[in-house]
Amino acid sequence: MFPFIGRNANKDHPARRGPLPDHRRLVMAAVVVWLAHTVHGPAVSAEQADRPNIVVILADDVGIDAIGCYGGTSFKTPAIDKLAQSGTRFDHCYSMPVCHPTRICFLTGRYPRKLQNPKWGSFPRELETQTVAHTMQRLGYATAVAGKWQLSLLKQDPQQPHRMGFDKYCLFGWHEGARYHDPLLWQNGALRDGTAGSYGPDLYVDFLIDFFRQHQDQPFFAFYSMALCHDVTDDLKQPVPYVPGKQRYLNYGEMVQSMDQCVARIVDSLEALGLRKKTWILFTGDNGTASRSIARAQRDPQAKRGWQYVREPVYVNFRGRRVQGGKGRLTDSGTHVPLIVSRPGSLAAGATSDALIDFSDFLPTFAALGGQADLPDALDGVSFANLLDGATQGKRSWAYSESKSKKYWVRDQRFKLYSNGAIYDLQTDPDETHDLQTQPPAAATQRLAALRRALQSLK
Ligand SMILES: [Ca+2]
Repeated sequence: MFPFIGRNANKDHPARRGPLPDHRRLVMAAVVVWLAHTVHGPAVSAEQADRPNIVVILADDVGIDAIGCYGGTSFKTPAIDKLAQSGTRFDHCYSMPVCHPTRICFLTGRYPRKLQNPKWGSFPRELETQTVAHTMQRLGYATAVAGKWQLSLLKQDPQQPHRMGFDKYCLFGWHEGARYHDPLLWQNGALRDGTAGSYGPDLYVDFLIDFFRQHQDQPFFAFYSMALCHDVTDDLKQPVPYVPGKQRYLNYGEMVQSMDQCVARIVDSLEALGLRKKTWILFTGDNGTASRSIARAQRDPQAKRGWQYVREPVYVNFRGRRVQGGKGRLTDSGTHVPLIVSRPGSLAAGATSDALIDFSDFLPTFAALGGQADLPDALDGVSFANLLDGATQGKRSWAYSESKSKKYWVRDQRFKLYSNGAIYDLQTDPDETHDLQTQPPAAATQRLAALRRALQSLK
């Protein structure tokens, strides 16, 4: 295992030359412990070592309409489609309509409204030890996060990801610098050197592959919080660098292609390490597809900084319709996100599921996969681990989402009931143009009664 130490031990065995002085023994012991921890992580029991790894890939600003296997035809997503063919495509996973509340919900298993809607770019200090990462740490998992952080300015609080349960991290903070070309990254508590000339998504994936390699003999939980396919930061003193050799940023389609290539690298690396059958891979999105994306910065003497950003609309062809990305809206185009789960040998290949899932469900699901049965009552999430273990019926009868304006909804697979009383039939009216509250369909009476009870329980 440690050839250098092994060779020396044979040649210069203590039994042949007498006991080592105390200080040398202490140094040797420290080196062995350090190497064991560095190469293989902290010691784990045999039971813990058998637990599955979890790699969750959270794309930024990617709704179902951008993904081939969900019926999007504007972009090619071969790696993501292949992942779906190797596992289950969930057809009813719902996020919040924007980044920050989705991440609060994902990390805590609770609805942001119940947490008094934490401010953008922050995370409640009192919940830092109650995150999904802490949950997995307590279960003996090595934990890591790479890519987008969103929860603080890391230059002001570089220890926050560690406090929140991540052993290792490689992240860009919140509106601090570039995330793509020449990225400004923080890694394990310090500013990372040597990123000039690099493309951020390559570095996030490299970091995670190193993490997988270092923890092959210990269960791990990796949160790949993708930069892609969100456009560049727009509120820095100077515009971030363009694509090398071009006078513009990546467009949305190019970012989707890059995202798919990152997913391929993650899957291929787990395959190469022989960990694919021991690893649950999940791919999802934090909100619907962006409605516009920054194309370039343009000189404008009238503008405050002497230049302004030019944004281009994002349209996608989806199930026979041409639709604009709906990020920020509570409609399907803002909240209906992909969820693909794959673990060959443990989950049927090429299946689909109609089970309802929302973003509070990931924490209890991962805890269950890691062997924890009991969870705090305060959680809003419902584990869907049963669906990964052969069950066909989900435990949820409704899913939830909310907007910054404090409006929220509950829904089942077909009908949606808003906090203001509005009712929509998503099957016939996906863009929510016709409110049915004054004449709800008679056939839906039972389902709407259940949704009203759910809404009441959230007040
Ligand atoms: Ca987002």
